[in-house]
Amino acid sequence: MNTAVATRQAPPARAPGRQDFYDRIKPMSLTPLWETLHALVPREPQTPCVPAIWRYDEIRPFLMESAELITAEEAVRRVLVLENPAIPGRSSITQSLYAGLQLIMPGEIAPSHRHVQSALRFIVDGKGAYTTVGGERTTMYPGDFIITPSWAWHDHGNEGIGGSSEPVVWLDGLDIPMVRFFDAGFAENDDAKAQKVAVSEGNSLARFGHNMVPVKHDHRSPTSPIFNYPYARSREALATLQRQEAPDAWQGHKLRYINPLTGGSPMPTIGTFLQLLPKGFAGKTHRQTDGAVYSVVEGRGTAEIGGQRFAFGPRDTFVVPSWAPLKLSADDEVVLFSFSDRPVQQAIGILREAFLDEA
Ligand code: 1HN
Repeated sequence: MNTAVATRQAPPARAPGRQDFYDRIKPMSLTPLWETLHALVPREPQTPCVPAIWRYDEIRPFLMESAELITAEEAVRRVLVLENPAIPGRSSITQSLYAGLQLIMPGEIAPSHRHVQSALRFIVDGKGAYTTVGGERTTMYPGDFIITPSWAWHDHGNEGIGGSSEPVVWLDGLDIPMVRFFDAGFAENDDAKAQKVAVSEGNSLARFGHNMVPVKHDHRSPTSPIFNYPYARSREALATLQRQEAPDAWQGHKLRYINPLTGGSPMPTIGTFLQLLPKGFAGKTHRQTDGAVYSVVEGRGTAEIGGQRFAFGPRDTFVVPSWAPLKLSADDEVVLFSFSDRPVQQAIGILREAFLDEA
């Protein structure tokens, strides 16, 4: 480390007279920058967030117990929030992102509302629930990545498939801390409990999800016109890559989801990814300034995050804080979904990542 810089980074010594000065300017809401400069502008990210894992087998009984305490309708959204253990009380899994596990039981309705915050749903357990977004309904299957754009009406229900229905659990990811940071949040409830379905199921995917788009369309939102990216199709892409080429030494076969109209992120505030680690994969260490939330879809493996080892299995959720070194390994063939604030960091030109060379 450059010692001159390190010295400059340390706060100045407490010289006599200075504290008295600080005390006298405090009533005028003034503070000396030279006491905090080093912390305001750190040499590298100093996140308060810590790595953590939520093991589904441990959490599922509590989710089911919550269904005996409150209905989805009374709760509005029956969710157990995944809070970063180092910043409790803020409903944040990283400084910029919210995550939670939402449960909807057969026959329940989570009533229609809308808010400025954008949401993603990643289906973790069960099938046959639906969400209606802006009048279009989509049925949920495990591994589907579903979007609720900013200010879009949305309600959820669980009517099952083919006469049978089961509890459905998904991982919610929202940009709540970002919107709170900007103090730009609005929300309202719908008059109706559930929206009228105005568009046939699969319409958005047919129009925008096959490497073609309608010659005439008026989609001007910054959010993708596709709102369900089905797992079956994303999984097939990874299976083909796995058969045809060697994995990246750091990330395996990793693809990012796109807005087909722009090639950019499907959501303006949240980037989403799906990656396959071949059986026996032992990844190299990498780090990135976008802290990320991972949901394990398939397989068992280990995430070494900032030197801590976390064994993971299907349906577990773990968080990798900003700039924490990450090393992924796979006992079986592993598939991981993840999301982060990457598109925001890219938009303002501050994203950094490092792929370290050691084994
Ligand atoms: C919300 O609207 C949903 O629509 C989920 O499913 C989680 C967390 C905070 C605020 C609104 C949903 C939420 C939320």
